[in-house]
Amino acid sequence: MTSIDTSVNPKTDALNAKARESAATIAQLTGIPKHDVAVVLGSGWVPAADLIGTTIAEFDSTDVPHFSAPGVAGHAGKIRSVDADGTKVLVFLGRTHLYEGKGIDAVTHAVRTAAATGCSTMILTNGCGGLDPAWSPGTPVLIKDHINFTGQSPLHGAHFVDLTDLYSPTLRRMCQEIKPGLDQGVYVQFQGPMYETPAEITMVRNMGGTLVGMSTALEAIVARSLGMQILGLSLVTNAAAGMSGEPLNHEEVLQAGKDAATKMGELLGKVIRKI
Ligand code: 8IG
Repeated sequence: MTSIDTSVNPKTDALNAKARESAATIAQLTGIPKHDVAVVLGSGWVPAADLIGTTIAEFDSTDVPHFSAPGVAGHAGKIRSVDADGTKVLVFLGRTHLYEGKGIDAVTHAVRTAAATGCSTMILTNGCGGLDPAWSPGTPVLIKDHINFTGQSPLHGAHFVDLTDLYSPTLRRMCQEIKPGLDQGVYVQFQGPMYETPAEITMVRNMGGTLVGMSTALEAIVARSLGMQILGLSLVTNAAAGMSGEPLNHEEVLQAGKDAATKMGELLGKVIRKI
């Protein structure tokens, strides 16, 4: 199916060794030797965490070696182990973004750690801007593909990874069975932290993008390189720049997330139980 990142490069080996150290601490702190599904909750998704299942353990991500402190309001920086009817779910409440300047390996460490804890499924969520006027703030959209517009690669060395069907068609279908009419989009990752200009949004539209954000694509690439199946879920929290006639602001983004939390949590809980 796909080229799997086992031992390709000393740098990659070192990153995966650190991830195994993180995973060992997580196993200790949770008492769960192996997790099944990992979830990263992005902007707007953190309030949905409680609806995934029963919390077994929760701790600060900084209690785990190699995790850095969170830098953004609305990104809690916690790790939680959740039981969803027997499925062991490792939930990251918050993530490291490229714009924090901690380097690209810090951005993907949670994904490498998730793989090291045994997770074979990676669910990546985010809050983002939407280019389709039908997506009002609070609309969830499946990621069907991405454009990595960061100019950076999260892989090291001559490591050729196939990205066809990166976002699992099977998992997308599952979500659409749970929530008929759930739309799909092409996610374009920018480095940020500034939002786009209206001209950049015109460019995104012309190159086939329909969602804009500052995460997910780099993480999905690493998840694929480690052989995981990937589900990408965006919550459109604002119309992309220049579309609404209003400036963008971070508080609005957080509020749209809070308002949509119950809906999002139910969708996550249901799809995890189906995996
Ligand atoms: I929430 O409009 C959120 N994150 N790049 N553009 C980009 N990131 C975002 C946006 C947006 N909204």
